[in-house]
Amino acid sequence: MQPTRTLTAHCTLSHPADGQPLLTINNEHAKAEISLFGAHVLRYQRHGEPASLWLSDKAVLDGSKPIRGGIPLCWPWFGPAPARVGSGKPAHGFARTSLWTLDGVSDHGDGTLVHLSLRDTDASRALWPHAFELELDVLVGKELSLVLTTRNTGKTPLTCNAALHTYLQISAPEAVSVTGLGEPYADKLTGQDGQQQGALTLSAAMDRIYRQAEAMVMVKDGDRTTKVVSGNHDSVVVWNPWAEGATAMTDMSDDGYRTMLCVEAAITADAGITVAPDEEHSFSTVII
Ligand code: TA6
Repeated sequence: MQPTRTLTAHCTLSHPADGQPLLTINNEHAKAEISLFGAHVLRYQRHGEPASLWLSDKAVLDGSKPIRGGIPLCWPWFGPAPARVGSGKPAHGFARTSLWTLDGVSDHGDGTLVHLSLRDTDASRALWPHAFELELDVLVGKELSLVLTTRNTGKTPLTCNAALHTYLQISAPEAVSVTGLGEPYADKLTGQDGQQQGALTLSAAMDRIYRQAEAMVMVKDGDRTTKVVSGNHDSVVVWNPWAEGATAMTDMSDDGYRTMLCVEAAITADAGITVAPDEEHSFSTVII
């Protein structure tokens, strides 16, 4: 087993025996864990407060499958691969199941900044024939901030979809209401379009795409309010699998759905975003 390395005053890199390389951050604002497998923020908790992110107690962290909880990065597609990519490809793309490179960590007054990147390989080109550099900047501070940048390093335009698939920790579904989602939504469970009336509450399985959400979505949970502030996305996805969905998943406890709610800044439009050679596209989410 490789030794734990101290990278900065507030960040270490360890190699858990049954897991993947892990960054552990503990600074004056908060503590967090980021796996290099998927550039996946697993945990984030401000000091003196409950955890902001939900991580399944059955999450598989050894790299054999995507991690259930935290903030998976869906890229270069969201959900099943679209027709332009072809069938038989992994759901939500391959960024979340790739080992990323740690480019740098630095401590600042407002938190610890982590920079991670992923480049195309033979394996990625077999799934998706593009040259790219994907970058994730994470700031662990009083807020948790993520910026995902797609850079086209090839000679032809690339088109992709993406999501910062944030699993928020909640106290109980009955305690939660969500505002800022806008009105129209696409219901992925029924295939119908709907109109949000007032705040969203939770009482059944939900998988919706809100395409006119405000930049700030507020999740009120009893006395606590979590703000999810996103930029340069085209939609916000809200997902909870409810009891039946949780039971069907091997990496979620049967009652796991009661303590999580996904609120995801995403690029879900069928057309995706197209990035020209040498150009880049960034979108972001901040958990406050
Ligand atoms: O963001 C919602 C969603 O796309 C759902 O449709 C649901 O399947 C979820 O993501 C989880 O996907 P996963 O591949 O991680 O099981």
